[in-house]
Amino acid sequence: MELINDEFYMQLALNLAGGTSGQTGVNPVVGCVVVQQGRIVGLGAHLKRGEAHAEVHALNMAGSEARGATVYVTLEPCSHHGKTPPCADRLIAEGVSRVVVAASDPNSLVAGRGIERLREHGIEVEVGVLGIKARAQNEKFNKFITTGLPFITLKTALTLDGRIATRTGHSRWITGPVAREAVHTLRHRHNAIMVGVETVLADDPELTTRLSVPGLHPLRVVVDSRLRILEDARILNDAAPTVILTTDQADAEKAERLRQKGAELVYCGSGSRVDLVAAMGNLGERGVASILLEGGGVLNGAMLQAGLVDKLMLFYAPKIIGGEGAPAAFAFAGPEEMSSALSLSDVSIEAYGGDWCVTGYPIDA
Ligand code: AOF
Ligand code: ZN
Repeated sequence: MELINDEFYMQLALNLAGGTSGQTGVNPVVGCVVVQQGRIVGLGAHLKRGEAHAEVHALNMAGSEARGATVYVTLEPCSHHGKTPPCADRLIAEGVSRVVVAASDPNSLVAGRGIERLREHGIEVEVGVLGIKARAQNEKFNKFITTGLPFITLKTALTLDGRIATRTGHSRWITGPVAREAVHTLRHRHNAIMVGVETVLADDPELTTRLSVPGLHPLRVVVDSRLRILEDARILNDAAPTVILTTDQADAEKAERLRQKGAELVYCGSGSRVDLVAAMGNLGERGVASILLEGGGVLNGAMLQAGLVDKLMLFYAPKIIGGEGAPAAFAFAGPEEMSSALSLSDVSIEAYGGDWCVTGYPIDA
């Protein structure tokens, strides 16, 4: 039987928050549970940027039963006036007795002030219950709010020998249906999806979210320094907005025609290649907090080399295709010696049907 204690209620709050991943935009996912004498009297999650915070939904549900209650919240209650008023003030006004917080808020507008404010008003505050899980759940928000840059998850399907297509360029499909469905969930959970123009030319992908239940479509981003994209590419359809990252090498007339088709062009760098660091800064400024990078190999290699990748999710199919010149998942010069190889930390492996996803975080060299 499960022990009912602080961790039990915090886990419930984390579950509420986790379910909203992908729908809060630049905001964190947050869950909240209000407990009065062993009974849950309020539940809430932050559902959309600009709308009520988790605590507000849960306190509204609790009504007068919030007085003297314990409140479990996965992120430190806010202390600032943003799009909504401070949650700390609302908790004080409701007369709650105790607030249990999983993780403090790295947003410099909050950063401990929410907790401080509660304590100043005599509310008992405990911080850190299931804190590791809570910080992991908001890994995208934590990076974005502290750096202004999007959190980048590199996802690729590949064979055991690291290929993303056969020597003839054939790639449908490397992994099975369960892994491919999981990738659509990943699209829903990121604000944008990014590919290189080679991938658009080779596969003509639509890059939308197609799940067994409706999902949100991410912003579509193509890296295309010389505007080689075809004007009838499916990525230019009106299912979702599309941004093309390009350079001043791009043909002005083609640029205009692509704009007519609804694409937005963003010029990053004057060289022959898109300045990826500048491009990520630009996307961050326009409120893209997370990107799912779907390659191919050249863009994956360039993003890794630029130190822009935060997380890798490698879906391995138990297949070997060999093939002289068959495209690799990571095409870059690479180090001379093994001691300089890019290493991953916090590695985990999960089964998806007959395929395996290896997840890890690059260790800064
Ligand atoms: C909370 N509870 O449920 C959330 C919090 O623009 P606003 O008003 O939505 O504020 C966004 C900021 O508030 C966000 O950057 C983060 O620091 C915090 N989010 N805080 O107490 C919540 N979503
Ligand atoms: Zn708040």
